[in-house]
Amino acid sequence: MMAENRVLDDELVALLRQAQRVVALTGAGISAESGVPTFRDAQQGLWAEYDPMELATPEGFARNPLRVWEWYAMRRAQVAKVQPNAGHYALAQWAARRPGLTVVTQNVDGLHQRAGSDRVIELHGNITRVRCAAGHGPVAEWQEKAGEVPRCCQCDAYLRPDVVWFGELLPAAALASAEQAVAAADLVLSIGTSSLVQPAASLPYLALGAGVPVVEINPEQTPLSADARFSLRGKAGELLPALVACIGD
Ligand code: BV8
Repeated sequence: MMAENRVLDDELVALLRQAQRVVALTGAGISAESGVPTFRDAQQGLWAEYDPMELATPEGFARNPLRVWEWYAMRRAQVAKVQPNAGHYALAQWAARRPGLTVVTQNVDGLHQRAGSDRVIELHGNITRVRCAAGHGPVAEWQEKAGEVPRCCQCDAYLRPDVVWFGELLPAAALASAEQAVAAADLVLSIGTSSLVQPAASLPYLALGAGVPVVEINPEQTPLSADARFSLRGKAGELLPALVACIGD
């Protein structure tokens, strides 16, 4: 059913209207309608035989740096070709009406920023940034050569995408900022995430533990659904505009 004719529960509308310090935790699902495949989508084409959970690891990179580098180069090109969707824009509009709104994203595609959101915490980094695998900071430009992984000009180590792989710690500052935002929130939205990847999946429970309501948006049920105050079955690009429409100015 299209969200615009969805009758939103009176309690939900009241909750949304009175919330001043909102945290929107987003996952791959909010970018799905922009054409960015989620981790759970089957990999397409020549990548079909590879498991993202295997490629997005330090072990996968150590085992075959070129394969991992090319997977990210393909995804970087993919992200450059897509646009933010109505879900991203709705969160930017919500923040214009409630300046306290903070986006905490697991996504690495930068689409929230491109939609105009200015308070964005990237828990898992950003695929458009590249850094030296031996610890030198992000590099602004690098030479792409077919069949080769670019190397750091300071130490000759491989360059790698500036993202957090499975088995790697999240950037401490980003995680601390996300936890602080949730601790100060009076409403947490969990949007387009399977609620399986830790420690991001624990953030809504920080809110629930403090009695702060959580509203989930996902076409499917997740481990969070039963604990959320409202679990709305639907697409972010359809539901978020409907929610923003009811909060007023
Ligand atoms: C850490 C960057 C300490 C890279 C990502 C066992 C061994 C080793 C580790 C672990 C273990 N058990 C637990 C762990 C910890 C592990 C983890 O959580 N594993 C899970 C899978 C069990 N976590 C980590 O390793 C983290 N680090 O914990 O460090 C440590 C160290 C060593 C050992 C233990 C602990 C690091 C996690 C970060 C990984 N990097 N991204 C890259 O992108 O290439 S996470 C990656 O997965 C993406 O960022 C993506 O966001 C995420 C997948 O989660 P979702 O975003 O939820 O996306 P998903 O595809 O799953 O779901 C999409 C959802 O959208 C679905 O529910 C779908 O229904 C919905 N949807 C679809 N369409 C729409 C929609 N919703 C709304 N609208 C729509 N239109």
